[in-house]
Amino acid sequence: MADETPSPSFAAPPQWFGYVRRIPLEPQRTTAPVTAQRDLFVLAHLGIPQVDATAWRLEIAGLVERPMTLGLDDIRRLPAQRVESFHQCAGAPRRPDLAVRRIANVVWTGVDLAELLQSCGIRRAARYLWAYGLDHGEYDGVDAPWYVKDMPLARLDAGGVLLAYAVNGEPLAPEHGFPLRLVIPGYYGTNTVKWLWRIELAERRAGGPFTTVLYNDPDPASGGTRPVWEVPPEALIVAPAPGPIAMRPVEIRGWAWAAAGIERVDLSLDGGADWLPARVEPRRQWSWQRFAFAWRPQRRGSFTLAARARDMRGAVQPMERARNAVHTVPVRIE
Ligand SMILES: Nc1nc2c(c(=O)[nH]1)N[C@H]1C(S)=C(S)[C@@H](COP(=O)(O)O)O[C@H]1N2
Ligand SMILES: [Mo]
Repeated sequence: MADETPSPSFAAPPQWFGYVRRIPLEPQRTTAPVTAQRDLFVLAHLGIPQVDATAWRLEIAGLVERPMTLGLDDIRRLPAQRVESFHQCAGAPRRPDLAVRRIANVVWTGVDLAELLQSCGIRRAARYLWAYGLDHGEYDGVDAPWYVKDMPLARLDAGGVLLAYAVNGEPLAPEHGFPLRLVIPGYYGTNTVKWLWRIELAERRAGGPFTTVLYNDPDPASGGTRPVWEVPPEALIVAPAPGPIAMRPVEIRGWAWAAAGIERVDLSLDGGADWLPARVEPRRQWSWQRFAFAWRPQRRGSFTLAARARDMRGAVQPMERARNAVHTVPVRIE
C-alpha cells in the first residue's frame, strides 16, 4: 500500500489553528441524563476547520471492492440511526495516570457504518479502519498532515458505529465536527474523528502521531503498549457537591459507564476502606447508568465519599493513578 498522504478532492477549508479545550461541566452540574450540545466539553488538538458542506465530500477507500464518494445529502438520504452513548475524553495523550473526568452522555444520529461498508464490499485482508479529519497542524511538537485515528474492523460487529451528522437531534456545531464525525460507542472520545473526510480500510494500524506516539498506554499484561480505545469502568459522583451539608438523609448519586456496561457500583464513606453496594439503573444502548445510595449520616464531621464501578467483564476501577481512577468527594456534615 502507498504511504503517501492522501488529500481531499475539494479545497481544504479554512481552519482556526491551535489547541482548543472547553472545560466540561463540574460534576455537580452534570445532572441532565442527556448533555446539551452547548454544555459538551470541546477537544481539538490542531484547531477547528470551518467546513463548507456544499463543497465537502466523504471518500471511502483502501481495501474495499467499490470505493465511494458521498456528499452530505447522499449521507442524509440513507437510513438514519440514533444511538445513545456516553462520550468521554481520555485526557492527556501521554498521561495514563491522570483522571480528567470529561464525561457526557448524548444521542447521536447518523448512518450505520457497518451497513455502508457492506455496500462497498470489504476486502478479506482488511483489519483496521482509518478515519481522517480535515484538521491539520502541530501538536506536542509533532506535525500531523491530518488528524488520523484507527479502529479494529472487528469493532463493527458489536454495532452502533455511526457516521454522525447530528447530536441530540441538532446538526453538529463546527467545534463538534460539522458536517460529519465518526462515532464509536464505548471507545474514548479521541477515536471519534470530527470533520471526517476519508475512511480507509487497511491491513495494519494507521501510522500518524495520534495512533503511534500519542494515545498508547503502557500495558502491564503484555509489557508493551495498548491503544486508548475501549473505555474501562468509571463512576462520577454528581451529588452531593463537595463542601458542607446538613445532618439529614442524603442521596449520593451519579453516573457510571464502561464499554462493557456496568455490573455494580460500590460506595465508600471513608475514602475507600469500606464499601457498600449502590443501586444501579440499566443502560440504554451505550448510555451511562445512574447509580444512587441512600446515606443516613450518624455523626457530624468530615467524610470522603468514593464511588467505584465494576464492569460486566469484572474489571474494577483503580483507586489512583489511572485515567479511570476512583472519584472522591470530600463533604462535611454540619
Ligand atoms: N478531527 C479531530 N477529531 C477529534 C479530535 C481532534 O483533535 N481532531 N479530538 C478528539 C478528542 S481527544 C475528543 S475527546 C473528542 C471530543 O469531542 P467533542 O469536542 O465534540 O466533545 O473529539 C475527538 N475527535
Ligand atoms: Mo480527548
